[in-house]
Amino acid sequence: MKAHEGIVELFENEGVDTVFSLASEEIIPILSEIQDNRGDGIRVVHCRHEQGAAAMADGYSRADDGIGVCIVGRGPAIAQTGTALQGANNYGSDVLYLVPETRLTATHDGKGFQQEAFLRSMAGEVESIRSPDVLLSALADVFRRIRAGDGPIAVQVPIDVLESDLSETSILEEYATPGTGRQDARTHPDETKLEEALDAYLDSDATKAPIIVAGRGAVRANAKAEIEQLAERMNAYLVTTLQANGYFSDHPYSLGFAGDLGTGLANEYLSETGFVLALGCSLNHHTVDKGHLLSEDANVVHVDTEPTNIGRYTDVDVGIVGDAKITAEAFREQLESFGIDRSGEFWTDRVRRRIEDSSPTTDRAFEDRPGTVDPRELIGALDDALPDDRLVYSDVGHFCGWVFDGLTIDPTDRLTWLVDFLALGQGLPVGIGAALAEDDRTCIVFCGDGGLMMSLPELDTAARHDVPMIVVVMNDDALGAEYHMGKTRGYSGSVGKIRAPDFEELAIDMGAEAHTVRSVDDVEAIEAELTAELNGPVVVDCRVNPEVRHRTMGEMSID
Ligand SMILES: Cc1ncc(C[n+]2csc(CCOP(=O)(O)OP(=O)(O)O)c2C)c(N)n1
Ligand SMILES: [Mg+2]
Repeated sequence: MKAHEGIVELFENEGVDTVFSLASEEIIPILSEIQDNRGDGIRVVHCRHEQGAAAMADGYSRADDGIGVCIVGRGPAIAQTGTALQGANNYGSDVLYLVPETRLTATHDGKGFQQEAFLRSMAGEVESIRSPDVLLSALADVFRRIRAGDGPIAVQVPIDVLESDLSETSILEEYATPGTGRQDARTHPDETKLEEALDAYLDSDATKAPIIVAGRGAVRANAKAEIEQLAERMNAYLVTTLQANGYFSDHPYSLGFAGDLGTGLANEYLSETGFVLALGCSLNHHTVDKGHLLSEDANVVHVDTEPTNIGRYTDVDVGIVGDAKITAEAFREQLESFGIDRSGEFWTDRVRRRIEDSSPTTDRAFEDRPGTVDPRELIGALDDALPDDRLVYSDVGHFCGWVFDGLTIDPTDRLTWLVDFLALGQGLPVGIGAALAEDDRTCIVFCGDGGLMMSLPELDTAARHDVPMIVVVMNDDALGAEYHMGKTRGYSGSVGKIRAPDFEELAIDMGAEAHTVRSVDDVEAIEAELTAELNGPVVVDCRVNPEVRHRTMGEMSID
């Protein structure tokens, strides 16, 4: 058996059903084996740029329990993927990158560069398999490690090893134990750590309402009831991260989401509190707005199942490795056993009225621009017109503010904001990968005109592969973030003014369905098409008034 045949057989054994690629000389044998000799077991998605292939593999893994697989060429090909690799690394995605390496016998390689150092730096982990004898066993081991939660791993194989004959085909039976899945063992918090957390709580300023911040980990742990019971006893206010936005929306003391794009009340009370209990969230730069939202006097207890997440972005007083649901319950039981009950102290009518009266919207008036729609009205119309069962992937840019203020998104893993590396242009390819993994929900990508231009070639990929998805372009004919940041900092804003092309025409040329929207009526007119079964990508180019500035612009930095 040839090495490339063995690799494909191993992929099949491991349950791989999709690989994301852009053909290059050294990977022709593997791709041909998949496409020409193996029936329909594995689909090859042919991307237009290696960055797209890497980002799609990331999106695929985020939407599904499976491992995203990306196969691209060596040297310049893999070098094009840097931003996507770092994004997946920061998020800890389950991605395997298979990359050829210069021949072991080569004395010179025109495509040579410090590939291993690059992969180590961007992807995080690299395995270099330099003998055919261990090729399949080492590769099977990489699958196992990714499933065990090691995050993305890049595998390098020299071209001559890829061309070699494998002596032991039985190796597959010996090593491939596919489909073991990730362990779902719930993590119980350490008793001593719980006591430290109690001390931190009792030592904090008792005149201020404590805050519980819940993130995606709390949503995944299904911790809502336990957190609300704990909150009642502490009389804490409930805050979420952006990704868990809406988790406590039916609770009278839920303040919304905290962070640089956060709601006013969540940020106000978080920055004043003396005690924060963070459950299942990373406390990243967005959630605490680079630390501005935490007072120096606040005692912070951080609970997460991943030990490396604790204190990664924010210094904390007590770190507890634990499941959000189990830890919330254990903390409440501890309060109970000490007879600590603050019910009624902070859950007052005054605060409840403030919450009821608050609105996350920007209510200023801005100069009208004919032929464009106010993004605040647009997002309301899109919220009504887009399918309800939605999986939203958002690129970065000024436009995000409108999306997070106005779009209803179920917090159970249905919003992914691609800020892991704060990289523009990842929304579309990650969304394509997710749409290919997702069977039930409609994948909707929100991006700006700048982000779409950065990833535009992949619209062609989505059209060629009939990827069912909706791409909403919040098109302000500008790099709006730069335009507004420039203006609020006293510059003219001219550096952000870069005109956008006609996306409807471009998208149709590439084989997608497309519409241009300049008013709320235009959105209503296409509602039936947006909610019908999709047979490929639908692009909605929304011409938004570039002058309407989100309330957070000027205070926040997307860079
Ligand atoms: C790879 C990368 N390049 C540049 C930036 C800086 N940046 C952040 S948002 C933005 C503007 C995005 O423009 P657009 O997609 O049109 O969204 P808008 O801000 O106009 O809503 C830029 C240039 C970045 N974050 N990442
Ligand atoms: Mg723009």
